Amino acid sequence: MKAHTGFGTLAVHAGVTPDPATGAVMTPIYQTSTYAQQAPGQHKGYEYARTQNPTRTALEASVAALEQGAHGIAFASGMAAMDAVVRLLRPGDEVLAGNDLYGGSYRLLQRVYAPLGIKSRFVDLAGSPSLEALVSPRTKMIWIETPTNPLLRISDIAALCAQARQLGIRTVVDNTFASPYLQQPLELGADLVIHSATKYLGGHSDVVLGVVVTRLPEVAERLYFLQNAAGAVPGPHDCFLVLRGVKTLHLRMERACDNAEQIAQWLEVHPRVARVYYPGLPTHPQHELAARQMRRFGGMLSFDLEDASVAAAMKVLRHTQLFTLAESLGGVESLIGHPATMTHAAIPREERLRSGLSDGLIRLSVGVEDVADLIADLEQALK
Ligand code: P1T
Repeated sequence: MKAHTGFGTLAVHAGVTPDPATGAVMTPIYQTSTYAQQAPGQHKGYEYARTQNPTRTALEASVAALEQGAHGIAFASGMAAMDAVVRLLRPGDEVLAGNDLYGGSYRLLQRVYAPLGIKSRFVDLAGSPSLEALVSPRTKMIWIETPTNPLLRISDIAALCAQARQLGIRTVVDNTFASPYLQQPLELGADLVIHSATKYLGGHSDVVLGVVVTRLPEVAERLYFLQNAAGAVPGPHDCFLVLRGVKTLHLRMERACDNAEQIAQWLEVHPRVARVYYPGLPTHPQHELAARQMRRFGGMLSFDLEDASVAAAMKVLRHTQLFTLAESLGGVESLIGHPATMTHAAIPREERLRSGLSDGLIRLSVGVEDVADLIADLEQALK
């Protein structure tokens, strides 16, 4: 497809062509573990389904195109994708990561890789901090989540990646919250992008999957090796579901952004709300940066109540009817969550508080319902 092809066209068409055998418009679910060979080693590019699967190949090509990358490598979950990326390092290497990130990402770095000799330092990467004072000679990877989960802080991807390049350090951007529709980190200088495709790419809360995208052939080769050697691959049905979800990413994202913008403005002036975290609000500390770096501001937002107690938050969480109390995000239906006891419980409390994540913080994943209904639901739950 031409380099200037629009996002919506790529979302519908990239990576997929009608099935050559039957003309099926949608990529078939190749539910097979192995492929017939004409003679030993003589085959059609597919030998064994851990190594290659056509449904997976289509998904990998689709997400790579959406991220303006050259190579997509799919995994069984977002965490499996992150695990493969951290395995690019060796014992003694260090990761510099943001101090506000998904609790599972923190857990993988601290509880799985630190004991194996790959240590991480967690610092505030909001805005465009100078990296020189934050890195050590051992730092080999910078892990950037932007917008962050759950405080919606924004890192200046271009500024951080330019500095990291000067220092000879690889950059990884977890683009799960924004999706490639809102932001394309490789275009801004990142070396790798990772997605929990479980979220906006899948878009319907019916699948768990992860994808890594890069332009670097040597990195892609190692990741394909790890995908096959360690074997955390997604099944073909899951690849199909994400492939289907991707086709409406731009439409869902526009509606989620419309709804989240209105809900953020409504919450900001609500008497029971102390603070709203949403990059689309002019009061957000990195609002200008977000406006420069992102197409729109996304469907995720968090807020603190005036009554900062956990009990007050719990009352709201128990009383929404449209917003379902659940982990995860990025689906068509709106969800409400309590990071301190749910998605970020793996982070010790002192560390959570140090990074600004309060015990009472409430997180919303705003879906594509009618915004008046969503606001009415929040209104009655806040009463
Ligand atoms: O759940 P999984 O597909 O393995 O992806 C992990 C992951 C990675 N990166 C970010 C930014 C994420 O938010 C997640 C998963 N997050 C949730 C389940 C959540 O509710 O925040």
